[in-house]
Amino acid sequence: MTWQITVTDITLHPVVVPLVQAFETSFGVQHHRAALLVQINTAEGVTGWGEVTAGWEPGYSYETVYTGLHILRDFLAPGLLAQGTLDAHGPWAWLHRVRGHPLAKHGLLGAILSAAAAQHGEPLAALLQHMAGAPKRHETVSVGVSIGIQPSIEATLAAVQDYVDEGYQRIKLKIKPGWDVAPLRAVRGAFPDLMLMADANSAYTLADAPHLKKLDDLHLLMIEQPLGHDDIYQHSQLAAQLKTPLCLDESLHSLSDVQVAAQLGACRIVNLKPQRVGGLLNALAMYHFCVMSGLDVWIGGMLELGIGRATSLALATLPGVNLPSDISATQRYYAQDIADPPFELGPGSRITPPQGPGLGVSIHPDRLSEAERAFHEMAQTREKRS
Ligand code: OSB
Ligand code: MG
Repeated sequence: MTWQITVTDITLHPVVVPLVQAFETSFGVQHHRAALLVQINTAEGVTGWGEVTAGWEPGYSYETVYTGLHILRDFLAPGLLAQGTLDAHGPWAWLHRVRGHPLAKHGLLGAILSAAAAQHGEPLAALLQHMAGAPKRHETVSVGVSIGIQPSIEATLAAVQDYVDEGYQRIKLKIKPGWDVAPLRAVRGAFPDLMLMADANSAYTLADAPHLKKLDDLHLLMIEQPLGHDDIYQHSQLAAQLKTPLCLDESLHSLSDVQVAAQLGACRIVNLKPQRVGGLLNALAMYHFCVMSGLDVWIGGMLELGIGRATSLALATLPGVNLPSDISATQRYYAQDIADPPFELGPGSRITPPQGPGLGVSIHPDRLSEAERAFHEMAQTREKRS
């Protein structure tokens, strides 16, 4: 599938959308999703959309909506516009010239590749399948749900029950010191056969190894990112002490990172989050390596809006993605998304990616305006406070 596009203009839409319920992790509580939608138009007459899933504050990532606006407006967009025509081979020098800022890069690359797929009349999943050289792809994507830190064990059990009733077959609990063995043991007791896992978002140190060992008899699918967000080596030391497989999220930014992790035995499983690795091109390179070296792979989430959700779902259709991805139904986070249609959970804890060309979702103009208004209102409130 060859393609060629000439980007004529790039529009950045900072947005805020309320969450249906607060989401708490080891680094904070979130009530809204702030994000930056990237719209590109091409000389060929197609529109592409991408999402920079950065928030108000640096937390999971050092990027924020404001760093995204700055890097895209002042560097990446001018670099892309000066480049003129792009095809599957790039050139990508304008992209690599900017170091870091993976979330911003993912937003722009997502817009480019979804425009390229749209121009071809193919879904983004088909373009990614072609780029990955994969003979086939999943028609539906196996997914699970991530549950934030709850006020009590009872609330945790109730939340798990609700999601199990909705049809989710894989549950991830966010954990932190003081909120780990007890909630996980309670959930395992009540749901003996559930695919259950834990995500610590870097809340522990290697000295906690004896404590984390207590999780070994709970038959967890994996423990995600227990140690430092920038650590790989100590994870390899922890992995050697645990039966439960480790999965890395925060620590893996590049192909080189995942090669180091594999070599050291720091993880058996990779959370491949296209945002964290600077976009779909890097994600494909890392995907390839994981498949070749026998690492299990799933696609991570970060409370994406519809654009980001559609992008991640397309990536999750690649055949080597062999564990449930953190891509839940739209209504798990949003009463109403900016994009239509919302994603719904189907039979077997699976979501069907859009079949239409490009991302296969469309932006609802009134909801986009409302989300942009909400962004500016919250931005003003935050300015007054500081
Ligand atoms: O660590 O996987 C993570 C959300 C935001 C940032 C980081 C993470 C998460 C989640 C939720 O775990 C995944 C999702 O449902 O989108
Ligand atoms: Mg994680």
